[in-house]
Formats: sequence, structure tokens, C-alpha cells
Amino acid sequence: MTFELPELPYAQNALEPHISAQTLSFHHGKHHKAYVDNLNNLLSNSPLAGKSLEEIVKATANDKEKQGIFNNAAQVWNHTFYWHSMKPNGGGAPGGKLADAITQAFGSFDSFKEQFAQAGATQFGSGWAWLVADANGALAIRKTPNAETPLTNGETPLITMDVWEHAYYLDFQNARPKYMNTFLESLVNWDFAAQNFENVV
Ligand code: MN3
Repeated sequence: MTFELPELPYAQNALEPHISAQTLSFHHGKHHKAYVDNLNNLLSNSPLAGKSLEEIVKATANDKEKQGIFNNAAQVWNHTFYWHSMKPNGGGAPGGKLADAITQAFGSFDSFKEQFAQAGATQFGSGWAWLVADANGALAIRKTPNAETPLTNGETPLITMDVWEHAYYLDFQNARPKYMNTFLESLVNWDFAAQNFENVV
């Protein structure tokens, strides 16, 4: 059994003018695909072959001998999650239980946005910013370097934002804060976050 590159949940140009078809053609078609191909190669002689992607990520976390498998498996998972964390005409604000949980955790939705952008801005080098829920439904913001993911800490990701340069460089050059602001104002998919939150609470 081998993993396959999942299709984007929208057309390659659907996030324009914010994220270009060119960015998605490289980010999904080259970067994400390379993680899938590398993972399949690394698993070809491994007892982990046949396990689910999530099982592989959790089984190889913090294991130096399996770092290559972890890095590629986690990047496959993180990217699929990231595509769904955005949608055409995204942005706005969540409603319902998720809105209440955000106010409870961060004081206000504006304060959440500030803290989330701050997490992305202060992730030195490559990594990810996350909104996560713990098993009781309490929300927190996390930042992780490289391929690391809150999945391995028993937390449930609700939304992620890729802050590797390959996510924004063609459209925003070095302006990571402008990309993050665009993500929050025009791209973030709160319906997806609410679905993920439903599975926790
Ligand atoms: Mn990426």
C-alpha cells in the first residue's frame, strides 16, 4: 500500500488573488508531492508500511532513527490539513460553540487573531502556526518548527497556517506578516475548524 497525493479541495487558481495558481502548483504539485514520494520510498522496507498516516506520524515522533519517516509523514499530513484550512472567500469569523471557545480562551476574536499572527511571526525559520483544542475542548495557539505537529501531543488541530517560505514567497516575497494577515482576513476556513471542533466537544 502506498500513499497518494490528495487532490486540492478547490481549483489551483481558486485562492487568487491572494495565493496564486503558481504558488499552489509548486506547493501542492511539487513540495507536497515530494513528501508523499519520499514517504513511500522510506516505508518500502519498514514495518510501518500499511499503517495509517496518523499512526505513522505518532509512532515516529521523537525517534531520531525514524526522523526521515516522521518528517515526510508529518509534512504529508500537515499539508493536507492546511489545504482544508483555507477556502475561496474565506476569512470572516466563526460562529456558535467555536466562537464562544475562542472568546473564552483568548478574550476576544481580535485578540485571537493577534496572538495567532504573533505565533506565525515568531516561528523562527520554517514551521506552522496552529489553533488546537485539548480533550476538554479548551483552545490554544501553538507554533511548531519544520514538520512538527500538535497531533503528537494529543491535541486536536482545528486550523493550521504554513509559514515555510514556500507557502508565500512567490506571492508575498519576504512579507510573512502580510501573508498571515491575508490568511486570517481572506482565506481561513472557519467551517473546517468548526467541523474539527465538533469531533472534540
Ligand atoms: Mn508547505
